[in-house]
Amino acid sequence: MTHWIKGWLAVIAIATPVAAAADAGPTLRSDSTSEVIVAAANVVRPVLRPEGVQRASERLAASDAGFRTWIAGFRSRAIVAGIRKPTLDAAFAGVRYDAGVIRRDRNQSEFSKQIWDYLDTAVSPARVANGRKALDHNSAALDQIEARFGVDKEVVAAIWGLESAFGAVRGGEPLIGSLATLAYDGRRGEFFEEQLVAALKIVQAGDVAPRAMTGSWAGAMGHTQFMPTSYLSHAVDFTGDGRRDIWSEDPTDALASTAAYLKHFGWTKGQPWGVEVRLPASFDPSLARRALTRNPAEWANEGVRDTAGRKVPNYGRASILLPGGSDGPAFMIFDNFAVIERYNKADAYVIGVGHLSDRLKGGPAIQAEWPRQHRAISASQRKEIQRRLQRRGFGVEKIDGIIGPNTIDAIRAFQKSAGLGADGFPTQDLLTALGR
Ligand SMILES: [Ca+2]
Repeated sequence: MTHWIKGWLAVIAIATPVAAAADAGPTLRSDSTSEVIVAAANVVRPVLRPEGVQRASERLAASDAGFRTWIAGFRSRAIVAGIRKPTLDAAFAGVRYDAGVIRRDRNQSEFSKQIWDYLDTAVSPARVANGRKALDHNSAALDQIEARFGVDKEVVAAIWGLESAFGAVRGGEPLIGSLATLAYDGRRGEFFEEQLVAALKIVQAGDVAPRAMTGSWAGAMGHTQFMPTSYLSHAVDFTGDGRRDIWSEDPTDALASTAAYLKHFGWTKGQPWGVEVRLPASFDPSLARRALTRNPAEWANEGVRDTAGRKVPNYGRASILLPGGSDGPAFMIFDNFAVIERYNKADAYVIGVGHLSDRLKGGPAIQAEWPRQHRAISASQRKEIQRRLQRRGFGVEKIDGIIGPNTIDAIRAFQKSAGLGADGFPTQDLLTALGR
């Protein structure tokens, strides 16, 4: 689970911190919305750059001293939050500052991955095949989970596939040390301190021993990568042994917890996340925005059809989404799309989960071609687009390189004024069209 601001190129969560903050939704990289997502499917953790051993060890020593002092202060705050001293003693035994965690936290890519590149990995033929095997091997548990929570088992399995490659890559970092390091580091200190306190509550409740409590470097735990606060709010003991065990080889509790999480946020059984559609040539791309919802019948009146040319059944109100701009596939998306967003806000992630689940149900690949000719644009190019929009009087609030709703609206306004299709999609061509 990760939190990304909605944006076109939101793609890459190398080391996606699944952070579903209790009720606020998954919030991991909450303030780092410029990061791209790409839960590079099999890459839960990025590879570290090699670095001089000497330098690293010097820095580690300096940081470790500060870290010790920080822990002493943190212990008082944790006790106020209800953590008992023996829990703290056990949890912090042998915990050290972890410079590798901070390196990973700082390791941001300048380039966003395009959604099609992300999906090539996220829903690769191997991923689909492994998913079918995983569904097969866990069919009894998944059927019971579906019956209990009313969440399609293929959707639960798809999240499992994207978060940990069906349990193969769950993250082996000792959680208390990673979270304490990130909380001490302070870039998102408040968020990680909250996660650390939640992790200690989990240990205190006896669900897992401190040493066995492992996760990604950024605190996402188990088969479906729950952040500690999400775990406290949503994890369930489905096996009935009294422990909510999302760390063990047996994925049952983790999968049930994911279903419980989606149910909590309003999953509608039987409703698709989205349906690939064909738009008529006359379709105005400015209608493709989340805020504009219509019934499928109303969309049908606009000429919107599924890929077989049929009207889309009435699953509820829907928006049209053009995740690769006007030149790429179009989807009619329903409320369940927003439920999957509770795991990770990026369109690429949600479509990855949704499409993988469709494939696990036996559905076809996405039919329309992606506009693969569009090269990824860098963070500095995204800022340059914002600067040029601003200069031309198309209100961009902040030059931050984040293509969020505000920037997308400004792009659409510019496109309209220039007689271009207003799809709001940032490309190299757009940058050129904006002039200097
Ligand atoms: Ca259990």
